[in-house]
Amino acid sequence: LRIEANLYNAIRNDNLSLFFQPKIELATGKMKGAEALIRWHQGDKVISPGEFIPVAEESGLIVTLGKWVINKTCETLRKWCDEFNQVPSIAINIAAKHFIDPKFVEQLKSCVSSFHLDPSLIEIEITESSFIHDIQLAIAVIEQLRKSGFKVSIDDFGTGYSSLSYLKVLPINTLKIDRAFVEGLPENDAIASTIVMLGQQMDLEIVAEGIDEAKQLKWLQAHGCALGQGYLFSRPLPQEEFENQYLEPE
Ligand code: G
Ligand code: G
Ligand code: MN
Ligand code: NA
Repeated sequence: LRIEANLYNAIRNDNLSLFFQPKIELATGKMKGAEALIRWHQGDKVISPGEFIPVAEESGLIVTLGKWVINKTCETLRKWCDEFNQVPSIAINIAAKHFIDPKFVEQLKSCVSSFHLDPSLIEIEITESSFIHDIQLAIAVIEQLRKSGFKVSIDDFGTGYSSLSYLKVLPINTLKIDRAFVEGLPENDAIASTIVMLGQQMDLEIVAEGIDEAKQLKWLQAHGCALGQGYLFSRPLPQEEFENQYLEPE
């Protein structure tokens, strides 16, 4: 309850920020997008979402937090479009409870249009937990998002409720290989190679998460995984550092 009340105040007082981790084209090393990851600032301390997202998910606060993330992302993209060339898309993490909220898609669309943005600049990351309760509803939400021009990816793929049976009916763009399956490369490659092959056969973009060693990168390049994120390339960076390192002023 204490964390909840404090988090509520943090949202009101804007003591939150988005960090950005580049998504890298593995063949060239070029930045092809960014994932927005929330941080909570308490004085000099920065608190990781691992500590407060689960609390927010149990209360309704995750929806309020998600709306903050959407608004901040749109504000950031507006700034980038005004100041930089070749603006990358931003992937945002949306919790299951927010994803199936009846107002989610309309709120997202209205935010994007109020900032005069192209919806294809936003990618919605959901986890398999979004499918557990009502798969038909989840499919309908994904269809609405795609029809409106947004991209959709499944995050932490392979760790959740097994989705192989309905993967072919989900109109998604991307699967993100959970970092648990990247960690063991090249020795333990059974899951990673299955997901890469799945991606090729279903024509889905595959993004490997948590690449932090050269030998993992080498395996992924050799097996046709096109994109990745991880400490080997960059940690999640504060907005200004991301802009300095990865964006080119107009
Ligand atoms: O950035 P970090 O590795 O500490 O993130 C930890 C977890 O928190 C990850 O699973 C990530 O998906 C999640 N997370 C980060 N930012 C957000 C956010 O803005 N919203 C939601 N729902 N989850 C987030
Ligand atoms: O669940 P999600 O994919 O959104 O989580 C992303 C989280 O993973 C972020 O909090 C980020 O800080 C963390 N992360 C990103 N790259 C690496 C990495 O190379 N190694 C490890 N251990 N964590 C990473
Ligand atoms: Mn993610
Ligand atoms: Na993940």
